[in-house]
Amino acid sequence: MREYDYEEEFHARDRKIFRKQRRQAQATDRSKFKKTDLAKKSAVKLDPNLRRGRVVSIGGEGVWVDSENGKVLCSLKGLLKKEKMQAKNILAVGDMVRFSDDGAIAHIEERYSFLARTDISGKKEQLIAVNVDQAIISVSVVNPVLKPALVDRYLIAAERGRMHPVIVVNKIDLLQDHPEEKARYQEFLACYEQLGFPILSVSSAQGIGIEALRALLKGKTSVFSGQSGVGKSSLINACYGLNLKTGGLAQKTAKGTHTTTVAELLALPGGGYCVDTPGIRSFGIWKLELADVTTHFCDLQAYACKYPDCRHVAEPGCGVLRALEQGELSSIRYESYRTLLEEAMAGVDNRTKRKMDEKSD
Ligand SMILES: Nc1nc2c(ncn2[C@@H]2O[C@H](COP(=O)(O)OP(=O)(O)OP(=O)(O)O)[C@@H](O)[C@H]2O)c(=O)[nH]1
Ligand SMILES: [Mg+2]
Ligand SMILES: [Zn+2]
Repeated sequence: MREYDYEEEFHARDRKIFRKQRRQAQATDRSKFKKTDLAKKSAVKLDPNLRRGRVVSIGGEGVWVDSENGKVLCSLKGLLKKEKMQAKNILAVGDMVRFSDDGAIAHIEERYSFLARTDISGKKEQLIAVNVDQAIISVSVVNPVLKPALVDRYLIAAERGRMHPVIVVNKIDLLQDHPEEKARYQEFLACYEQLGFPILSVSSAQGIGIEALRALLKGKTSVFSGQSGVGKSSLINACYGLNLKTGGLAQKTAKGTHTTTVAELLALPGGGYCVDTPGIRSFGIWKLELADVTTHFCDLQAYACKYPDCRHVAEPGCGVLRALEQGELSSIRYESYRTLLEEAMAGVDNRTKRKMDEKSD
């Protein structure tokens, strides 16, 4: 299945369920369809008979909520109006909800953190997981190759969503036969460690770094996110002796085959939770602004440029370009900066264009 087919199919399901539930709710109670949003909802006095639980997965059959009395299959009530919100999915794994005895979700509690991306259409924000302490930014070497710009996207998203980021580089067992990738990995490691980001190098296949990863996950709620095929499910399996489905890689493209299809919150033996998520091929940051990029790449400010508003692309007297030429600045870091800079500039252009389109409608 092509990536777009897959993603569309995956989220179409989400949409279909929502439409059906909205129709049902509309039929029973039209008064609930006043203009509303989550903030207003939280001010509403809640029915004390509602039960409280946490969303563990959202699939074709409905929303599984873990509560005092075990897992309950719930559904979204029509009163939660998705169209009025910017988010593509109103509910995400990790949400704390209130639901009635018949499983209708009536309220979503305020979130303390979130991991989100731009959905495939580029028009909506899509939540990946919420109420999570740390984002395990899962990448691999060789197969799929390490992509520093993707790591930076996740770092920006984690910071924005108030999640503690941890970069986990899997499949380091493959480095011994790939000297070029090994050199790139070492440069990446040196550069990002120096910037102060926590990084763990592991191999689920050979059990390298698994104990350290387990220690990192203990007692916290973490979300494993990253491309398909980097080994997210394999790592969770290696840490806890679980049997989550893992998949191969497409031979031609060395891309993952989308083995995990729904995000799932798992209770960890020894305390804590983790969310295994389906791999994504494009992780765009919702409304990425130039300021986000400049803030995230604040290390580049250490190199003095002639112009204070230098973008470090081709400006005369650019200290960043000089440092790059002299080998003082890692080309990995610089390339990642350029990728995100271009993305932010394109995003700003698209948004301006969209606004103009809307005005002329
Ligand atoms: N060589 C090597 N292969 C690994 C390692 N970890 C996982 N793999 C392989 O990588 C492939 C993908 O692993 P998965 O755990 O399914 O990857 P995933 O990130 O969960 O993928 P999605 O569920 O599609 O997002 C499988 O064939 C694994 O056996 C590792 O440390 N070394
Ligand atoms: Mg998986
Ligand atoms: Zn510059």
